[in-house]
Amino acid sequence: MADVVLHQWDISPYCRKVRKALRRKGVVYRTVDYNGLRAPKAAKLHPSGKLPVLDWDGERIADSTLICADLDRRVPDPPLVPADPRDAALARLLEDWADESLYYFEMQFRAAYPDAATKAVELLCEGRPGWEKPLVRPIFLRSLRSRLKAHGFGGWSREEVERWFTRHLDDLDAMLTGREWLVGTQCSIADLAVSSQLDEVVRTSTLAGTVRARPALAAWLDRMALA
Ligand SMILES: N[C@@H](CCC(=O)N[C@@H](CS)C(=O)NCC(=O)O)C(=O)O
Repeated sequence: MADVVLHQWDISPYCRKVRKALRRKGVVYRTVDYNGLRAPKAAKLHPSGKLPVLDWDGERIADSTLICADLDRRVPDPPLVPADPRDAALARLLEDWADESLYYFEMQFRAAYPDAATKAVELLCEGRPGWEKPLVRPIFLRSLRSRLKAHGFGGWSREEVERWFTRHLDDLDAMLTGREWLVGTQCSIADLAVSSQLDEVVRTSTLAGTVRARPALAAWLDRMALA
């Protein structure tokens, strides 16, 4: 059996996406966490400087999208990408939208809402000595804010961001009404990527209720928890 190690932060939606993919493929793996002041060690694992990083028998891959594509090659069943070419294209586009757009809403909530920031820092310091928490909080928030600014999120009001986010939720709810999965007839990379981002919003943000208030979306999130 392959020795598979996921280098991760538990609160990272990208790491969650990879955990979901590994579980769906039935791959046995272990995790190494970079919580608290261990975080700088994560940057040394791969030139990308980011997590997740997956070690597969010593072969190291970074980036959740590349990791999932590699997993599909190593363990083809069940496939993460639909067989139909149009569905495959749509699934990959939704994956990219979740990773490159939806992600920043959750970052914005963690950066701007004190409750979400506190919860995120608590999770980020799990398993670490208590004295690290007050040191981690400003580093974490500074990093979130500079990445949000670089992305173009800086300057939007709370109301504007929430209005934008809830429109995305309405669109997802509409896409899922009367359907089990976002694309095609099986759970795909689109479901893994989008639900991973929303799971993290539900876990740390006061907007959890806003997400769960949409019936088709809430039922799909529950289905994804079991997929
Ligand atoms: N496109 C990458 C994004 C990974 C990413 O941004 N990971 C964040 C954690 S959620 C990270 O490593 N941040 C540390 C940093 O930017 O220094 C993926 O899909 O894996």
